[in-house]
Amino acid sequence: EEEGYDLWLRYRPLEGPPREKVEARAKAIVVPKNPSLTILAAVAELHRGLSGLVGRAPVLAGEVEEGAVVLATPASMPAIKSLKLPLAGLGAEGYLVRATKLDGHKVTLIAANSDVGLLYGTFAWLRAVRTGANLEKLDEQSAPKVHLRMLNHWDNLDRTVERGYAGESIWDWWTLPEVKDQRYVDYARATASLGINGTVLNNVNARIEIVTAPWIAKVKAVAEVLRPYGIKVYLAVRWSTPVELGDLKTADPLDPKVLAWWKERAEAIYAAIPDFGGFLVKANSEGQPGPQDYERSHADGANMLAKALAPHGGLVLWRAFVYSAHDTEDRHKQAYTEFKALDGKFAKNVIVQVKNGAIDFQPREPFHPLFGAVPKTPLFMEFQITKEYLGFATHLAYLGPMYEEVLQDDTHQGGKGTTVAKVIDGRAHGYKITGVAAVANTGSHRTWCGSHFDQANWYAFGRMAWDPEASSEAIAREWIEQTFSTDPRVVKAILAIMMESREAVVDYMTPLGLHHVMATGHHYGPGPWVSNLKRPEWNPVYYHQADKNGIGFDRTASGSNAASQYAPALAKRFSDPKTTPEKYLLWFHHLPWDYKMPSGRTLWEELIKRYDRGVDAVTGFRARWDKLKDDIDVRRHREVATFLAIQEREAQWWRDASIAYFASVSKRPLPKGTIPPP
Ligand code: GCW
Repeated sequence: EEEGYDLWLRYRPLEGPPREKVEARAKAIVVPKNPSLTILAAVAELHRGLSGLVGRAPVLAGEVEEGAVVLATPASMPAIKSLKLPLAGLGAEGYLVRATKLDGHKVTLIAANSDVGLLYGTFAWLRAVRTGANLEKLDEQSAPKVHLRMLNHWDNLDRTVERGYAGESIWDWWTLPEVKDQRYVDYARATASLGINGTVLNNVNARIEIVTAPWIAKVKAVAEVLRPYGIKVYLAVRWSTPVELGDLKTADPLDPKVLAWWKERAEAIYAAIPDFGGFLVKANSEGQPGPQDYERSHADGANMLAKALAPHGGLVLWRAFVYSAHDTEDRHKQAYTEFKALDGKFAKNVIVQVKNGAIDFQPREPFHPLFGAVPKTPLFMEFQITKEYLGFATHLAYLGPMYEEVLQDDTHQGGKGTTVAKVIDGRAHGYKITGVAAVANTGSHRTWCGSHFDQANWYAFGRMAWDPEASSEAIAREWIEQTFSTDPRVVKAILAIMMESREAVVDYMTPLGLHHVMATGHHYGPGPWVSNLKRPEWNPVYYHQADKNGIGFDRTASGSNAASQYAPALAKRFSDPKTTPEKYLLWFHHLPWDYKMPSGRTLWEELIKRYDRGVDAVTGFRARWDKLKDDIDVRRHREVATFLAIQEREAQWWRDASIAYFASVSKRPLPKGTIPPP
């Protein structure tokens, strides 16, 4: 076995009573007559899973029988109506899994209103089996709280992946459309097992070819593999495509020729892929072309594409990640300024996709001030699963707590309790379309994600997209049980490491609200000293503002006043260092090095304390992981251990380089004993 390839869908043999219990519950499979490809995918997964778990694939039975797993919709098996199942509340994608009796037989019933609901229910049952649920008492129902749960691949057409740390893109464009690699099927299985139902195949820094006929044929082939798994395909498009392909002289969104051109493209795409999802657009951001090149607004641009897609039911996902080379306004403020003014101006099938954090996917950022501030504009959250700023695939950082922290943050818009999760799932403003997206971390590496633990981040994202109020700890637990072990001692040990890991990274990279202090370009390793990049807002010194007097970015009224973009209650809280949560202190304030922290230490001392704490945490992870040597297969144990050794060394590098640099600016002495001699 190539340990790692199976992700969380490992179906290793069960033994003893657990095995007998599963066997008794998986004697046969009953599915709707004339099964769809989606039902066949569910059957294939049950076969694969049970062959692995109990060594025997159950037969397909024509009738309900004792010990069967029964997949049924009210349409396929009207008899289930008499069970009075709460199916109405489950919508088009929800499912119910229940140990019950049908025709006098003990069965496991997986019920839903649609075939994709049955597929999700099948994955849920297999998850229950592997996490040690009581199969005799099983009664689980679940429905997604948001409509669109999407992966965004930053995969280039030459198979490089922007910010990808897991090898080449999984999409082998060269051999498509003929070769439909098994990896696409396995990707679909993993993705569907989490309930993810959309994927953008290519990088937001998009190329023009993607909408031409040869590429549409390739995309169609991928879409055909993903479709049975309930996953719709979307594409990122480049604003200037009609001009760069040589078809038009302009890409002005108000020029009818431009609309006509995109309409024609949309028709070609939908002819090949009838359920195509739509376009994702990065416009007028980091050098990408966009409607502003023609003095038109983001709304003008998005609405033009929306018009081209509307007849086919397609969506435009317009990114709010914009900051301009000509704007001297604090980068934190620019997206809000731009999009707040456009609230209510977007067409019905436009969604604005907002990054996690007003700056850029940092190890910690306060939530983006647009959440809660634009009630007439449906917003999607864009998380980053790939760890561009958190040590790539080598550093262990479980991102579940980061997603949870942001989703649970209270925007205070329209009163207390309006969390980001409530904005996203539509409860706050009644958004008609809701969704969560994330930049994927997948590639051709054996582990898919570049490391064993980064699989947990893909997993956590998917589970939290399904339920933005889910607990990241509960998710980590079920991931460990499926991926490593169900032994409570092992689960506890791994869980503790995971739950502490992101905070450790924050401590050794960006403590107390520091941000964007990474090395230039690749963003791996420290670079707080960098000050010579051509755009000021790319320089770390712009973000930490350290000098001999103090450190931090003043975002209060005496500075950029970005704090004022939050609801009044929060703006007030963020405007005073005494009421600002410590984790955001230097995000919002420029403070003297001798500023007294609640701990009694000076700011300078506290900073050093945090860096040390981060390093110590990683040292602890190593020691704790080593103790699990006999509990985990040799290969995975060794691979994780090797990465932890790298992480420990690099945490020290981060700390030492950062402290040395800040000491040179602050002229403060290095506290005795904090940095061991080399
Ligand atoms: O985080 C930054 C990355 C870029 C990325 C950009 C974006 C795709 O450094 O690599 O480009 O954000 O999100 O558009």
